[in-house]
Amino acid sequence: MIQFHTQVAIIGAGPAGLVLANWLKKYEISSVIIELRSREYVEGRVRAGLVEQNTKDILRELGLDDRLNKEGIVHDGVYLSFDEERIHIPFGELTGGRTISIYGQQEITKDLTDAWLADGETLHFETKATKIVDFDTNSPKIHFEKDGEEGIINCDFVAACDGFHGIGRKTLPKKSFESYNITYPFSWLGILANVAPSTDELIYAYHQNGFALHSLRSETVSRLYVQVDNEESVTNWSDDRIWNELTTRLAAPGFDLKEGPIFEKSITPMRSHMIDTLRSGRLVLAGDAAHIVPPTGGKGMNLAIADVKHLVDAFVDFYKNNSEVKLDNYTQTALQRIWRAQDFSNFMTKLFHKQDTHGSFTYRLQKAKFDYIKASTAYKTTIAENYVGLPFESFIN
Ligand code: RFL
Ligand code: PHB
Repeated sequence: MIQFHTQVAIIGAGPAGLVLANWLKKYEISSVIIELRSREYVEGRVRAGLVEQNTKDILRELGLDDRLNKEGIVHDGVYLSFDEERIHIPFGELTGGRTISIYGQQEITKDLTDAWLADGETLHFETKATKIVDFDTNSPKIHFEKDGEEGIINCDFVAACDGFHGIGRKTLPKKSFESYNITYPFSWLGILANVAPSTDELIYAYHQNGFALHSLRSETVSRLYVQVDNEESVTNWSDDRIWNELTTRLAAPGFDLKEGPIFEKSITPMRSHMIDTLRSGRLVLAGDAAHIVPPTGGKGMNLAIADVKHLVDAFVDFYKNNSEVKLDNYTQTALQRIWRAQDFSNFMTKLFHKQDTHGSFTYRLQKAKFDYIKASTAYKTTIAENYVGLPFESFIN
Protein backbone atom coordinates (compact mmCIF):
# COMPACT_ATOMS: atom_id res chain seq x y z
CA MET A 1 0.00 0.00 0.00
CA ILE A 2 1.38 3.42 -1.05
CA GLN A 3 1.30 6.01 1.76
CA PHE A 4 1.95 9.77 1.74
CA HIS A 5 1.82 12.44 4.38
CA THR A 6 1.14 16.10 3.71
CA GLN A 7 -0.50 19.07 5.41
CA VAL A 8 -3.28 19.73 2.85
CA ALA A 9 -4.26 16.86 0.55
CA ILE A 10 -5.98 18.17 -2.57
CA ILE A 11 -8.35 16.18 -4.79
CA GLY A 12 -8.56 17.58 -8.33
CA ALA A 13 -6.13 19.41 -10.65
CA GLY A 14 -8.65 21.90 -12.03
CA PRO A 15 -8.25 25.65 -11.44
CA ALA A 16 -9.31 25.38 -7.76
CA GLY A 17 -6.89 22.58 -6.80
CA LEU A 18 -3.94 23.98 -8.73
CA VAL A 19 -4.31 27.56 -7.44
CA LEU A 20 -4.66 26.24 -3.88
CA ALA A 21 -1.48 24.12 -4.10
CA ASN A 22 0.61 26.87 -5.71
CA TRP A 23 -0.62 29.48 -3.23
CA LEU A 24 -0.08 27.34 -0.10
CA LYS A 25 3.48 26.72 -1.26
CA LYS A 26 4.16 30.47 -0.98
CA TYR A 27 3.42 30.11 2.72
CA GLU A 28 5.45 26.89 3.04
CA ILE A 29 2.34 24.84 3.70
CA SER A 30 2.79 21.45 2.02
CA SER A 31 0.25 19.82 -0.26
CA VAL A 32 -0.14 16.89 -2.65
CA ILE A 33 -2.62 16.79 -5.54
CA ILE A 34 -4.30 13.70 -6.96
CA GLU A 35 -6.19 13.93 -10.26
CA LEU A 36 -8.48 11.32 -11.80
CA ARG A 37 -7.69 12.18 -15.42
CA SER A 38 -4.48 12.20 -17.45
CA ARG A 39 -2.47 15.40 -17.90
CA GLU A 40 -3.33 15.44 -21.64
CA TYR A 41 -7.05 15.20 -20.84
CA VAL A 42 -7.03 17.99 -18.25
CA GLU A 43 -4.95 20.28 -20.46
CA GLY A 44 -7.08 19.60 -23.53
CA ARG A 45 -10.48 20.08 -21.89
CA VAL A 46 -12.17 23.12 -23.47
CA ARG A 47 -14.01 25.20 -20.89
CA ALA A 48 -13.81 28.75 -19.59
CA GLY A 49 -12.33 31.71 -21.38
CA LEU A 50 -13.33 34.74 -19.37
CA VAL A 51 -10.89 35.71 -16.63
CA GLU A 52 -12.05 38.28 -14.08
CA GLN A 53 -9.96 41.10 -12.65
CA ASN A 54 -9.66 39.33 -9.26
CA THR A 55 -8.39 36.15 -10.93
CA LYS A 56 -5.82 38.16 -12.87
CA ASP A 57 -4.72 39.84 -9.62
CA ILE A 58 -4.34 36.45 -7.89
CA LEU A 59 -2.28 35.00 -10.75
CA ARG A 60 -0.07 38.09 -10.62
CA GLU A 61 0.38 37.69 -6.87
CA LEU A 62 1.46 34.07 -7.48
CA GLY A 63 3.90 35.21 -10.20
CA LEU A 64 2.05 32.99 -12.69
CA ASP A 65 0.68 35.59 -15.08
CA ASP A 66 3.51 35.79 -17.66
CA ARG A 67 1.68 33.98 -20.44
CA LEU A 68 -1.68 35.49 -19.43
CA ASN A 69 -0.12 38.94 -19.94
CA LYS A 70 1.42 37.98 -23.27
CA GLU A 71 -1.34 35.89 -24.83
CA GLY A 72 -4.48 36.93 -22.94
CA ILE A 73 -6.62 39.59 -24.61
CA VAL A 74 -7.75 42.43 -22.33
CA HIS A 75 -11.38 43.51 -22.82
CA ASP A 76 -12.58 46.84 -21.51
CA GLY A 77 -16.26 46.23 -22.28
CA VAL A 78 -18.95 43.92 -23.59
CA TYR A 79 -21.77 44.18 -26.14
CA LEU A 80 -25.35 43.26 -25.25
CA SER A 81 -27.88 42.67 -28.04
CA PHE A 82 -31.64 42.30 -27.98
CA ASP A 83 -33.75 41.82 -31.10
CA GLU A 84 -30.82 42.97 -33.23
CA GLU A 85 -30.26 46.16 -31.23
CA ARG A 86 -26.76 46.37 -29.72
CA ILE A 87 -25.48 48.39 -26.78
CA HIS A 88 -22.04 48.63 -25.18
CA ILE A 89 -21.10 48.40 -21.50
CA PRO A 90 -17.71 50.08 -20.90
CA PHE A 91 -16.06 48.38 -17.89
CA GLY A 92 -13.14 50.68 -17.16
CA GLU A 93 -15.26 53.81 -17.13
CA LEU A 94 -17.94 52.26 -14.89
CA THR A 95 -15.73 50.29 -12.48
CA GLY A 96 -12.67 52.49 -11.97
CA GLY A 97 -10.46 50.70 -14.47
CA ARG A 98 -11.28 47.02 -13.85
CA THR A 99 -11.24 44.74 -16.93
CA ILE A 100 -11.53 41.08 -17.93
CA SER A 101 -9.14 39.03 -20.07
CA ILE A 102 -9.85 36.30 -22.54
CA TYR A 103 -7.47 33.40 -21.89
CA GLY A 104 -8.47 29.72 -22.02
CA GLN A 105 -8.95 27.82 -18.76
CA GLN A 106 -6.73 25.05 -20.09
CA GLU A 107 -3.93 27.59 -20.58
CA ILE A 108 -4.27 28.65 -16.92
CA THR A 109 -4.26 24.96 -15.96
CA LYS A 110 -1.06 24.41 -18.00
CA ASP A 111 0.69 27.40 -16.41
CA LEU A 112 -0.24 26.27 -12.90
CA THR A 113 0.72 22.62 -13.52
CA ASP A 114 4.06 23.58 -15.07
CA ALA A 115 4.91 25.83 -12.11
CA TRP A 116 3.93 23.15 -9.58
CA LEU A 117 5.90 20.37 -11.25
CA ALA A 118 8.91 22.59 -12.04
CA ASP A 119 9.36 22.99 -8.28
CA GLY A 120 9.47 19.20 -7.89
CA GLU A 121 6.08 19.07 -6.18
CA THR A 122 3.72 16.08 -6.22
CA LEU A 123 0.79 15.78 -8.62
CA HIS A 124 -0.45 12.27 -9.38
CA PHE A 125 -2.51 12.08 -12.58
CA GLU A 126 -4.78 9.11 -13.31
CA THR A 127 -5.24 8.65 -9.60
CA LYS A 128 -8.75 8.28 -8.23
CA ALA A 129 -9.77 9.38 -4.75
CA THR A 130 -12.15 6.65 -3.62
CA LYS A 131 -12.93 7.59 -0.02
CA ILE A 132 -12.36 10.42 2.47
CA VAL A 133 -12.36 9.22 6.08
CA ASP A 134 -11.71 10.48 9.63
CA PHE A 135 -12.40 14.11 8.71
CA ASP A 136 -14.06 14.52 12.09
CA THR A 137 -10.61 13.93 13.66
CA ASN A 138 -7.30 15.83 13.33
CA SER A 139 -5.90 13.11 11.02
CA PRO A 140 -8.17 12.73 7.99
CA LYS A 141 -7.22 10.36 5.17
CA ILE A 142 -7.90 10.02 1.46
CA HIS A 143 -8.02 6.51 0.05
CA PHE A 144 -7.01 6.36 -3.60
CA GLU A 145 -6.34 3.99 -6.48
CA LYS A 146 -3.51 4.32 -8.99
CA ASP A 147 -2.56 1.71 -11.62
CA GLY A 148 -4.63 -0.90 -9.81
CA GLU A 149 -2.80 -0.24 -6.52
CA GLU A 150 -4.43 1.23 -3.43
CA GLY A 151 -2.96 4.02 -1.33
CA ILE A 152 -3.65 6.41 1.52
CA ILE A 153 -2.80 10.08 2.01
CA ASN A 154 -2.56 11.04 5.66
CA CYS A 155 -3.02 14.77 6.15
CA ASP A 156 -4.19 17.61 8.38
CA PHE A 157 -6.92 18.71 5.93
CA VAL A 158 -8.62 17.35 2.82
CA ALA A 159 -9.45 20.00 0.18
CA ALA A 160 -12.03 18.59 -2.22
CA CYS A 161 -11.49 20.61 -5.41
CA ASP A 162 -12.93 17.73 -7.39
CA GLY A 163 -15.66 19.40 -9.42
CA PHE A 164 -19.36 18.68 -9.71
CA HIS A 165 -18.97 14.89 -10.07
CA GLY A 166 -16.32 14.47 -7.37
CA ILE A 167 -16.55 12.68 -4.03
CA GLY A 168 -16.09 15.73 -1.76
CA ARG A 169 -19.69 16.89 -1.75
CA LYS A 170 -21.01 13.32 -1.54
CA THR A 171 -18.86 12.75 1.54
CA LEU A 172 -20.31 15.67 3.53
CA PRO A 173 -22.71 14.37 6.18
CA LYS A 174 -26.19 14.51 4.58
CA LYS A 175 -27.74 16.44 7.44
CA SER A 176 -25.02 19.13 7.46
CA PHE A 177 -26.27 21.11 4.45
CA GLU A 178 -29.16 22.16 2.26
CA SER A 179 -28.85 22.05 -1.50
CA TYR A 180 -30.50 24.36 -4.02
CA ASN A 181 -30.94 23.65 -7.73
CA ILE A 182 -32.30 25.12 -10.94
CA THR A 183 -32.24 23.06 -14.13
CA TYR A 184 -32.79 25.27 -17.16
CA PRO A 185 -34.84 23.99 -20.10
CA PHE A 186 -32.01 24.70 -22.56
CA SER A 187 -28.33 23.94 -23.19
CA TRP A 188 -25.39 25.56 -25.00
CA LEU A 189 -23.88 24.20 -28.16
CA GLY A 190 -20.33 25.60 -28.15
CA ILE A 191 -17.87 25.67 -31.04
CA LEU A 192 -14.26 26.61 -31.64
CA ALA A 193 -13.49 27.75 -35.18
CA ASN A 194 -10.37 28.72 -37.07
CA VAL A 195 -11.52 32.19 -37.99
CA ALA A 196 -10.61 35.67 -36.79
CA PRO A 197 -13.21 37.01 -34.33
CA SER A 198 -15.82 39.25 -35.98
CA THR A 199 -15.91 41.47 -32.89
CA ASP A 200 -13.41 43.24 -30.63
CA GLU A 201 -15.38 42.38 -27.47
CA LEU A 202 -17.85 39.62 -26.48
CA ILE A 203 -21.45 39.82 -27.72
CA TYR A 204 -24.37 38.34 -25.73
CA ALA A 205 -27.54 38.29 -27.84
CA TYR A 206 -31.23 37.57 -27.35
CA HIS A 207 -32.95 36.62 -30.60
CA GLN A 208 -36.36 35.09 -31.22
CA ASN A 209 -34.51 31.92 -32.36
CA GLY A 210 -32.67 31.83 -29.01
CA PHE A 211 -29.49 33.03 -27.29
CA ALA A 212 -26.11 33.39 -29.00
CA LEU A 213 -22.68 34.38 -27.65
CA HIS A 214 -19.67 35.45 -29.65
CA SER A 215 -16.46 34.96 -27.69
CA LEU A 216 -12.92 34.27 -28.86
CA ARG A 217 -9.64 32.71 -27.91
CA SER A 218 -7.07 34.52 -30.06
CA GLU A 219 -6.69 36.65 -33.17
CA THR A 220 -7.31 33.53 -35.27
CA VAL A 221 -9.67 31.42 -33.13
CA SER A 222 -13.31 32.27 -32.35
CA ARG A 223 -15.45 30.66 -29.64
CA LEU A 224 -19.21 30.86 -30.16
CA TYR A 225 -22.30 29.40 -28.51
CA VAL A 226 -25.97 28.96 -29.42
CA GLN A 227 -28.91 28.03 -27.18
CA VAL A 228 -30.29 24.58 -28.08
CA ASP A 229 -32.91 22.29 -26.54
CA ASN A 230 -31.75 19.92 -23.81
CA GLU A 231 -32.48 16.88 -26.00
CA GLU A 232 -30.27 18.13 -28.84
CA SER A 233 -27.20 16.23 -30.03
CA VAL A 234 -24.22 17.67 -31.92
CA THR A 235 -24.93 15.25 -34.76
CA ASN A 236 -28.06 17.32 -35.58
CA TRP A 237 -25.92 20.42 -35.99
CA SER A 238 -23.95 20.56 -39.23
CA ASP A 239 -21.40 23.36 -39.59
CA ASP A 240 -23.74 25.11 -42.04
CA ARG A 241 -26.65 24.99 -39.65
CA ILE A 242 -24.51 26.39 -36.83
CA TRP A 243 -23.17 29.30 -38.90
CA ASN A 244 -26.67 30.09 -40.23
CA GLU A 245 -28.10 30.24 -36.72
CA LEU A 246 -25.19 32.32 -35.45
CA THR A 247 -25.53 34.74 -38.36
CA THR A 248 -29.26 35.14 -37.70
CA ARG A 249 -29.00 35.44 -33.93
CA LEU A 250 -25.99 37.80 -33.82
CA ALA A 251 -27.31 40.09 -36.56
CA ALA A 252 -27.17 43.84 -35.87
CA PRO A 253 -26.80 46.92 -38.07
CA GLY A 254 -23.28 47.04 -39.51
CA PHE A 255 -22.27 43.62 -38.10
CA ASP A 256 -20.93 40.86 -40.32
CA LEU A 257 -20.14 37.40 -38.97
CA LYS A 258 -17.07 35.74 -40.49
CA GLU A 259 -17.30 31.95 -40.87
CA GLY A 260 -14.49 29.39 -40.77
CA PRO A 261 -13.70 25.72 -40.19
CA ILE A 262 -15.15 24.39 -36.91
CA PHE A 263 -12.75 22.11 -35.01
CA GLU A 264 -14.64 21.56 -31.72
CA LYS A 265 -18.36 21.11 -31.00
CA SER A 266 -19.92 20.19 -27.67
CA ILE A 267 -23.16 20.61 -25.72
CA THR A 268 -23.24 21.84 -22.12
CA PRO A 269 -26.39 21.65 -19.97
CA MET A 270 -27.27 24.76 -17.97
CA ARG A 271 -27.79 24.48 -14.25
CA SER A 272 -27.51 26.44 -11.04
CA HIS A 273 -26.51 24.37 -8.02
CA MET A 274 -25.55 25.33 -4.46
CA ILE A 275 -24.94 23.80 -1.09
CA ASP A 276 -24.83 25.97 1.98
CA THR A 277 -21.79 24.54 3.71
CA LEU A 278 -18.25 24.22 2.37
CA ARG A 279 -16.77 22.46 5.39
CA SER A 280 -17.25 19.53 7.70
CA GLY A 281 -14.49 19.18 10.31
CA ARG A 282 -11.19 18.74 8.42
CA LEU A 283 -12.86 18.40 4.99
CA VAL A 284 -13.27 21.60 2.94
CA LEU A 285 -14.79 22.08 -0.52
CA ALA A 286 -13.94 24.68 -3.19
CA GLY A 287 -15.13 25.44 -6.73
CA ASP A 288 -17.51 23.34 -8.79
CA ALA A 289 -17.45 20.72 -6.01
CA ALA A 290 -19.73 23.07 -4.09
CA HIS A 291 -21.50 25.19 -6.70
CA ILE A 292 -22.38 25.36 -10.38
CA VAL A 293 -23.47 28.51 -12.18
CA PRO A 294 -24.83 28.62 -15.73
CA PRO A 295 -21.94 29.91 -17.91
CA THR A 296 -23.80 33.05 -19.08
CA GLY A 297 -21.87 35.34 -16.70
CA GLY A 298 -18.49 33.61 -17.18
CA LYS A 299 -18.26 33.08 -13.43
CA GLY A 300 -17.56 29.36 -12.66
CA MET A 301 -13.77 29.26 -12.82
CA ASN A 302 -13.46 32.72 -11.29
CA LEU A 303 -15.66 31.70 -8.40
CA ALA A 304 -13.61 28.52 -7.87
CA ILE A 305 -10.45 30.64 -7.58
CA ALA A 306 -12.19 33.15 -5.29
CA ASP A 307 -13.15 30.28 -2.92
CA VAL A 308 -9.49 29.32 -2.84
CA LYS A 309 -8.47 32.82 -1.78
CA HIS A 310 -10.65 32.49 1.33
CA LEU A 311 -9.35 28.97 1.93
CA VAL A 312 -5.72 30.10 1.73
CA ASP A 313 -6.48 32.92 4.21
CA ALA A 314 -8.00 30.29 6.52
CA PHE A 315 -5.08 27.84 6.25
CA VAL A 316 -2.50 30.59 6.76
CA ASP A 317 -4.38 31.72 9.87
CA PHE A 318 -4.45 28.12 11.08
CA TYR A 319 -0.80 27.23 10.45
CA LYS A 320 0.86 30.58 11.11
CA ASN A 321 -1.37 32.12 13.78
CA ASN A 322 -2.71 28.97 15.38
CA SER A 323 -6.25 30.25 14.88
CA GLU A 324 -9.32 28.49 13.53
CA VAL A 325 -11.42 31.67 13.25
CA LYS A 326 -11.07 32.04 9.47
CA LEU A 327 -11.61 28.33 8.95
CA ASP A 328 -14.79 28.56 11.00
CA ASN A 329 -15.87 31.55 8.89
CA TYR A 330 -14.85 30.02 5.53
CA THR A 331 -18.34 28.94 4.52
CA GLN A 332 -19.99 32.25 5.39
CA THR A 333 -17.25 34.36 3.79
CA ALA A 334 -17.28 32.37 0.53
CA LEU A 335 -21.07 32.07 0.36
CA GLN A 336 -21.55 35.84 0.07
CA ARG A 337 -19.65 35.96 -3.22
CA ILE A 338 -21.10 32.65 -4.43
CA TRP A 339 -24.70 33.83 -3.99
CA ARG A 340 -23.83 37.14 -5.69
CA ALA A 341 -22.44 35.20 -8.67
CA GLN A 342 -25.44 32.87 -8.66
CA ASP A 343 -27.72 35.88 -8.89
CA PHE A 344 -25.73 37.54 -11.68
CA SER A 345 -25.41 34.31 -13.70
CA ASN A 346 -29.14 33.65 -13.33
CA PHE A 347 -29.91 37.26 -14.32
CA MET A 348 -27.77 37.06 -17.48
CA THR A 349 -29.24 33.65 -18.34
CA LYS A 350 -32.84 34.83 -18.00
CA LEU A 351 -32.23 38.12 -19.79
CA PHE A 352 -30.69 36.62 -22.94
CA HIS A 353 -32.22 33.15 -23.38
CA LYS A 354 -35.48 32.43 -25.11
CA GLN A 355 -37.63 31.16 -22.25
CA ASP A 356 -41.12 31.39 -23.73
CA THR A 357 -42.73 32.28 -27.06
CA HIS A 358 -41.40 35.45 -28.63
CA GLY A 359 -43.89 38.20 -27.64
CA SER A 360 -45.04 36.47 -24.43
CA PHE A 361 -45.22 38.19 -21.03
CA THR A 362 -41.77 36.78 -20.15
CA TYR A 363 -40.33 38.12 -23.42
CA ARG A 364 -41.81 41.56 -22.67
CA LEU A 365 -40.19 41.58 -19.22
CA GLN A 366 -36.85 40.68 -20.81
CA LYS A 367 -37.25 43.47 -23.35
CA ALA A 368 -38.28 45.98 -20.64
CA LYS A 369 -35.13 45.08 -18.72
CA PHE A 370 -32.94 45.55 -21.79
CA ASP A 371 -34.56 48.94 -22.53
CA TYR A 372 -33.90 50.02 -18.94
CA ILE A 373 -30.24 48.92 -19.13
CA LYS A 374 -29.94 50.92 -22.35
CA ALA A 375 -31.25 54.07 -20.62
CA SER A 376 -29.62 53.78 -17.22
CA THR A 377 -25.97 54.30 -16.27
CA ALA A 378 -26.78 52.87 -12.83
CA TYR A 379 -27.97 49.60 -14.39
CA LYS A 380 -24.99 49.46 -16.75
CA THR A 381 -22.70 49.96 -13.73
CA THR A 382 -24.37 47.09 -11.89
CA ILE A 383 -23.76 44.82 -14.86
CA ALA A 384 -20.18 46.02 -15.35
CA GLU A 385 -19.13 45.57 -11.71
CA ASN A 386 -20.62 42.09 -11.50
CA TYR A 387 -19.18 41.09 -14.86
CA VAL A 388 -15.58 42.11 -14.08
CA GLY A 389 -16.03 40.70 -10.55
CA LEU A 390 -16.58 42.66 -7.35
CA PRO A 391 -13.43 43.34 -5.32
CA PHE A 392 -12.92 41.04 -2.31
CA GLU A 393 -13.29 44.03 0.05
CA SER A 394 -16.92 44.48 -1.09
CA PHE A 395 -17.94 41.39 0.84
CA ILE A 396 -16.43 42.10 4.23
CA ASN A 397 -19.19 42.53 6.83
P1 RFL B 1 -12.91 21.26 -12.34
O1 RFL B 1 -12.23 22.10 -13.35
O2 RFL B 1 -14.07 20.44 -12.74
O3 RFL B 1 -11.79 20.31 -11.73
C1 RFL B 1 -12.10 19.23 -10.88
C2 RFL B 1 -11.06 18.15 -11.10
O4 RFL B 1 -11.27 17.10 -10.17
C3 RFL B 1 -11.03 15.87 -10.82
N1 RFL B 1 -11.71 14.78 -10.04
C4 RFL B 1 -11.04 13.87 -9.31
N2 RFL B 1 -9.73 13.65 -9.08
C5 RFL B 1 -9.38 12.58 -8.30
N3 RFL B 1 -10.29 11.73 -7.76
C6 RFL B 1 -11.63 11.90 -7.95
N4 RFL B 1 -12.51 11.07 -7.40
C7 RFL B 1 -12.05 13.02 -8.76
N5 RFL B 1 -13.27 13.47 -9.17
C8 RFL B 1 -13.04 14.54 -9.94
C9 RFL B 1 -11.60 16.09 -12.21
O5 RFL B 1 -11.06 15.17 -13.14
C10 RFL B 1 -11.19 17.52 -12.48
O6 RFL B 1 -9.96 17.62 -13.17
O7 RFL B 1 -13.38 22.12 -11.08
P2 RFL B 1 -12.83 23.52 -10.45
O8 RFL B 1 -11.34 23.46 -10.22
O9 RFL B 1 -13.73 23.82 -9.33
O10 RFL B 1 -13.01 24.60 -11.64
C11 RFL B 1 -14.29 24.96 -12.06
C12 RFL B 1 -14.25 25.35 -13.55
O11 RFL B 1 -13.67 24.30 -14.29
C13 RFL B 1 -15.66 25.68 -14.11
O12 RFL B 1 -16.41 26.38 -13.14
C14 RFL B 1 -15.58 26.55 -15.38
O13 RFL B 1 -15.04 25.82 -16.45
C15 RFL B 1 -16.97 27.09 -15.75
N6 RFL B 1 -16.96 27.88 -17.01
C16 RFL B 1 -16.55 29.19 -17.02
N7 RFL B 1 -16.04 29.76 -15.90
C17 RFL B 1 -15.54 31.03 -15.95
O14 RFL B 1 -15.09 31.54 -14.91
N8 RFL B 1 -15.50 31.76 -17.12
C18 RFL B 1 -15.99 31.25 -18.29
O15 RFL B 1 -15.89 31.90 -19.33
C19 RFL B 1 -16.57 29.93 -18.26
N9 RFL B 1 -17.06 29.38 -19.39
C20 RFL B 1 -17.43 27.28 -18.20
C21 RFL B 1 -17.48 28.08 -19.39
C22 RFL B 1 -17.81 25.94 -18.26
C23 RFL B 1 -18.26 25.39 -19.46
N10 RFL B 1 -18.57 24.01 -19.46
C24 RFL B 1 -18.06 23.10 -20.41
C25 RFL B 1 -19.13 23.43 -18.26
C26 RFL B 1 -17.94 27.56 -20.59
C27 RFL B 1 -18.37 26.22 -20.62
C28 RFL B 1 -18.92 25.70 -21.91
C1 PHB C 1 -15.94 31.59 -23.34
O1 PHB C 1 -15.13 32.34 -23.94
O2 PHB C 1 -15.88 30.36 -23.42
C2 PHB C 1 -17.04 32.20 -22.56
C3 PHB C 1 -17.10 33.58 -22.43
C4 PHB C 1 -18.13 34.15 -21.71
C5 PHB C 1 -19.08 33.35 -21.11
C6 PHB C 1 -19.02 31.98 -21.23
C7 PHB C 1 -17.98 31.40 -21.96
O3 PHB C 1 -20.09 33.94 -20.42
